[in-house]
Amino acid sequence: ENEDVDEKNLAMLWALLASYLPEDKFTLQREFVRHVEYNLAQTRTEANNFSGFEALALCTKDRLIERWKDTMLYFKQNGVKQVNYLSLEFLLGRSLQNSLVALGLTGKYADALKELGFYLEDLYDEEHDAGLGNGGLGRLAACFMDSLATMDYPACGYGLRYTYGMFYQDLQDGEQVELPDYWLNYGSPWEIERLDISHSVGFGGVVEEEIVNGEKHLVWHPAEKIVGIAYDYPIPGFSTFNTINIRLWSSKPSDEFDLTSFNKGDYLGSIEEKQRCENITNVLYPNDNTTQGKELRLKQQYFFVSATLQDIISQFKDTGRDFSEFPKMHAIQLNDTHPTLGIPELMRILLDEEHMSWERAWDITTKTFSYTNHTVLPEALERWSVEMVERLLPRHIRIIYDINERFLQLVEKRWPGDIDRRRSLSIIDESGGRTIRMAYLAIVGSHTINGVAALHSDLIKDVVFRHFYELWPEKFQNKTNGVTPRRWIHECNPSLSQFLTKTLNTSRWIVNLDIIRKIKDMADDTTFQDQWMNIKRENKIRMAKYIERVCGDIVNVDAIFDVQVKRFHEYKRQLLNILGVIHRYLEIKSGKVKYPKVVIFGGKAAPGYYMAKLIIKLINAVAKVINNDPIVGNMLKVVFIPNYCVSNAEIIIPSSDISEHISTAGTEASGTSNMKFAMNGGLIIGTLDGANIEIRDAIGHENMFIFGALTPDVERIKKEIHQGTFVPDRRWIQVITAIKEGMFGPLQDFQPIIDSITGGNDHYILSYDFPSYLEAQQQIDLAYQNRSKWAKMSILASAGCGMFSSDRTIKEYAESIWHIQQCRRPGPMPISTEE
Ligand code: B1H
Repeated sequence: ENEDVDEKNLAMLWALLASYLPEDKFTLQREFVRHVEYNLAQTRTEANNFSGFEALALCTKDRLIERWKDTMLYFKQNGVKQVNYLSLEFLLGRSLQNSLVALGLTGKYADALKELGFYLEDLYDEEHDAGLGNGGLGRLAACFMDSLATMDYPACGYGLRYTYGMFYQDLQDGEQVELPDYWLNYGSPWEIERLDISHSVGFGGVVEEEIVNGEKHLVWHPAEKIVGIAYDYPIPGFSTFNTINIRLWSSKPSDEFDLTSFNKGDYLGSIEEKQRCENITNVLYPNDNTTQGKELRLKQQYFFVSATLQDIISQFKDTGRDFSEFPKMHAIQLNDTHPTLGIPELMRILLDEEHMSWERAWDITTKTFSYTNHTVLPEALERWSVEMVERLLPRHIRIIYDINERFLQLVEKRWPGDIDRRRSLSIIDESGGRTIRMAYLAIVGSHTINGVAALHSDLIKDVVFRHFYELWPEKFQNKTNGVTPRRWIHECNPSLSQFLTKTLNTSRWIVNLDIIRKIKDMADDTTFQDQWMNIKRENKIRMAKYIERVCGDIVNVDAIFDVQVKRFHEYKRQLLNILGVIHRYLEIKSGKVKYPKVVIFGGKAAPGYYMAKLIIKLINAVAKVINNDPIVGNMLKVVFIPNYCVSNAEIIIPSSDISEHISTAGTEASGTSNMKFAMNGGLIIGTLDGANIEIRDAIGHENMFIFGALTPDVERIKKEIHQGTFVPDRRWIQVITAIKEGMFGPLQDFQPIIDSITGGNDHYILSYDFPSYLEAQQQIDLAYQNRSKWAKMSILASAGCGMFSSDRTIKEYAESIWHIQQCRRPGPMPISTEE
């Protein structure tokens, strides 16, 4: 301690020096140049657009940190309850534009940087996507963080900092090739490395009984220890000072060296062992809606929840409160079952380290956790082998058994002697190899379970978890998904954003999307319709340039842009789409009148998903034939956009006239791109599945193209197909025959696809839905001929999208699951001076 220092003076001096960065042009420029020179060590002549991006990102991060630190302090001072959103995926995409928009600095920076020879748009384009997610589930987490920040909720996201994010998809000879996404190679200007924040995570070893203060306790002695280092990603709210945090863990070897192996003289062997530890956060598993049961994935999950719970508990302990108050201070949301081990882990800490009774520990745990289910597909419901969990987590397996035993006692009390029910509800599945049903563990250990769209939440109650619903109806809720209008309208569609602000005479729609309903009044106004359609055309031109750049194809911007972009999965039925395209091609060839169309596909297949990859191959084979057939000319083009990701979605989505959300009824939990397309004035062709149903209710069925079987009929239809009583349409036979005759390449290439939809197979009932799909496509052709009618439908689609803002979703979670209150940090200076 330096006794000469006057504490008061010191505090004043620090306050003065740490004051906020001003926003005048000179400061913006000076800070930018400072980062180019001192952080990038470049001179004016060396700096290119990429260094421009890096420097601007660093400037922006400085400003985010100011806000973020003070927001955290403000939450702490106010003693507010916080939600912790636990997700193995955060699909953030790019952050520069988003952050500048949130700070209200886009105009000022555009101006300041132009004088230094940089264009903001060029710098945005230099940013590499943060692709730490597979698809909808990961992107939802990112939209939720944006809404939590914008709506001033106390919240923190927790996840893993994978070294390799979602793979980069390349197409070679029309087939998907996966390339590693070493995203950190491009620098990671947004993250704050917290070498000071780390937690040690154990694996393996033994459990022993020990006497602590005269009481018997179980103590786990792990064989292996791995350290998690925190990397923080500040998430700014829009038009608020509040800035929250996503904390991602990266695994590092523990410095508790295993001296014996080092001393045995096996220096290199020991180093290799250390490297194995670092591997835990190496790679994101690239499966959407399927699980593989790999040991490394289990290690990821436990590493994640262990580091996260230690972090939350150490924050809680700082408040000096008693543990009984833990659920009053922290809610923990499980984004699907992937972080479910958090439940036995919290129990372990409370029992073995805090020495609580089971009853008290269980009460705290169940009051803290809640679980969101995102899928009903059986192949996606996680199960871990008991043997594997026993080996890696010997203490947790006992806790899981204990949870199950107490739970089954409850079942016995409610349904005495009902062995079947007991078997069907047990967390441990004893049929075949013993496995832990993670969804069951999540339901038992949570106070609330929710689905992600109305239909999906009903299916959970009535089918997938029916017995649990009978036991605990009050635990089940619905929270229909939403998307952030900041990224998915304001940033990706600037022309529409300006037009909305002008029309509505306010930019408040960006934070209160319900206001958008007012454009309904203009739906019949022909001038308004013209302006509306011109914006769409501008976005189609931007897209056509992108298509030319990445695919080399020239497309007609006056043709309908028909888009299907999403992960490749049989249930999503990209195959139905391409069979429809083949039908259209046959019609054009036989001289029937047709309207021009550009069919756009995009999406990744899991590397081990053979059928999905084959469907990509078929689409590209069909594209090749159609695009090179002189008879077709400009009437039909098929393009496959490689590497569908957040940043190219921002170009693709605003350009669509029509988008396809055509999963077999009852399979797509929600879908979220459907909402993004509709907000941007894209019409939807879709089945009555997932959130499509609520979109129809919100925008009107006359503004959507709906087709296909309904959920309650699907099982019966499957049976009819299987038994051969269903007779497929003539047009279906023609299309299948065209493929079989080799129109798109040798039959043996695509035989497995044909087999999957013929001969009584057709699990996703494509043959049944095919005729009504074609009718819907015909209606689209006709509707598009009436420009004014189309414009009206498009306007009404946007107008009805208010409820699909993730702000609405988050408000519902906050009020009826998390029980948290908004807490807005007053800004020290006028903020968001621009729209
Ligand atoms: C969704 C997943 C998913 N549901 C397992 N389930 C994963 C399952 O790596 N894994 O093991 C990864 C992802 N993803 C999607 O969630 C649904 O299919 C969409 O319908 C839904 O809109 C989205 C967000 O709720």
